Amino acid sequence: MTEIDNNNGSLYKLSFCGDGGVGKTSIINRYLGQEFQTNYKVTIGCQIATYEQLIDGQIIKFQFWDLAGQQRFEFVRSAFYRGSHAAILVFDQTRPLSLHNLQKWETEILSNLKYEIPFIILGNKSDLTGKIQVSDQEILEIISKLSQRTQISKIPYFSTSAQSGFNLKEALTSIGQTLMKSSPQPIYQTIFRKQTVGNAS
Ligand SMILES: Nc1nc2c(ncn2[C@@H]2O[C@H](COP(=O)(O)OP(=O)(O)O)[C@@H](O)[C@H]2O)c(=O)[nH]1
Ligand SMILES: [Mg+2]
Repeated sequence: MTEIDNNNGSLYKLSFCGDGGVGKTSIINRYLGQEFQTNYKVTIGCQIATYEQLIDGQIIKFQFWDLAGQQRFEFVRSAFYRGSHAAILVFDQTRPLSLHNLQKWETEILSNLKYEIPFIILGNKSDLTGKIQVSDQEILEIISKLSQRTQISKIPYFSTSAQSGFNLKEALTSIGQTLMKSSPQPIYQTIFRKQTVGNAS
């Protein structure tokens, strides 16, 4: 842990989307430094957590919104997209359908928000090397389709593992840099001093 001054205090809301079981809750838990859980628990409704990362010399504060992937929680989801600064689209590299369903997730986000937000795509469970069922070609095709519907030329993609922590820090750095560049109105701006910064990996 490092002690650093934070002169900014920007807080960005990140909405995690993707089919049930792709690893959204596990990724968030990994960021928060909690132990990886192998027993599967369905996320009920919505969970919110804050996390800080040092990006290009600045502490960036994120608010993670973990939305339930299950269809029956749809009414909760629409309410919780409101105010999002970015969307993290997660699929499971061992389940091709979860990759194809990202198009449905993108549609849902775009129809719930009246403004453009940056997206990032995480292909999770990269550690399950023998069980990967999606080719790089397939991933590129879907990313290209998803990118056409946003104002961003190409949505960044990261192969990740909530189990090992692979690429999680890099993914958050990428989204943080995009947000810092586009400088949308954060949730609040205030002065924080002596924050502690966590490390995802
Ligand atoms: N091997 C492996 N398993 C994972 C990974 N991420 C999640 N899981 C497992 O996949 C299951 C579903 O994860 P969870 O985070 O609950 O998915 P969610 O429904 O998207 O929130 C759990 O059994 C996790 O242990 C990963 O990166 N690697
Ligand atoms: Mg969950």
